[in-house]
Amino acid sequence: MAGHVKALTSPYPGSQVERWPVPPEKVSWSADWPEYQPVEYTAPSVLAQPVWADPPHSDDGFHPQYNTLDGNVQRTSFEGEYPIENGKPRNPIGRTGVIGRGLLGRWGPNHAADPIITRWKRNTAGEKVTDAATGNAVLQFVAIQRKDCGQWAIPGGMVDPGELVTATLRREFCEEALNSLERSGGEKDTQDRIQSLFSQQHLQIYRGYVDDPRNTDNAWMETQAVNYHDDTGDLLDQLALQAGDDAGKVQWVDISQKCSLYANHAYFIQIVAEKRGAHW
Ligand code: RP5
Ligand code: MG
Ligand code: MG
Repeated sequence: MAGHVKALTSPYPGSQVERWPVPPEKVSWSADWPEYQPVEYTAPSVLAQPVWADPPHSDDGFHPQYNTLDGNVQRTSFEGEYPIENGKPRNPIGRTGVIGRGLLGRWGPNHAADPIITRWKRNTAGEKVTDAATGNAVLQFVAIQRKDCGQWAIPGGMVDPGELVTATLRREFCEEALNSLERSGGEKDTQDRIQSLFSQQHLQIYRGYVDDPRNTDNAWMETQAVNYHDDTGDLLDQLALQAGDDAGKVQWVDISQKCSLYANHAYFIQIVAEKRGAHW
């Protein structure tokens, strides 16, 4: 990632905190800026120290091992080695106008996974629909509406400590798009379809920093976005989508340049469209 935009927006999500305004030419740490005075903010929900959050740096018993696998917490970054300044990790992309962790639990990288589930758009006769302007077939992906901000997004989520990313991708899709947490067990047929979908060939789409509005100078989102594609539609057409966990709504969305999505998710979707030779 060359720069970030959403990571500079105010107010900071879920708060009234205004970021120190960072013009594009001052994002890079290499730009000299002695006047920079970022605001400090760590959300009360993070300070309450739930299991997914690190303690404050002032905590005597907290000795994080940065840029390495720290116990079962992954503290390496896909963006390479990040510097530690005054004992705290520094955002690899640049300034954000906020120090502390904001809403993020981990100092440094907070690892997520984004499952991009696609199928071809079809008409009632079952034929693929092509875009009139580009002549390319239209892809659809499963999108959720995030409860925290109301924006549409890929149904992604955090990788739990020690969890395989392949497991996170599947778990988050089931929780947010199939409401697996409330529909415990699920029908055998549904489980078989999910098993088939996630065990077939898939495309690695993106690995790295996410331009997430929750990022700070000391804590940021990173993700692995993977595309699982139902080429015939046989697996997913029969599956009832149902929003769950941090998703308020779920639906199939036509993929095109008009997709306005959370963070830089539209960029991930664009890569999928290009790799699949679909309309964008
Ligand atoms: C984004 O936040 C990632 O791309 C992923 O979609 C999501 C993970 O956070 P939660 O959905 O768990 O809030 O940066
Ligand atoms: Mg989730
Ligand atoms: Mg989520």
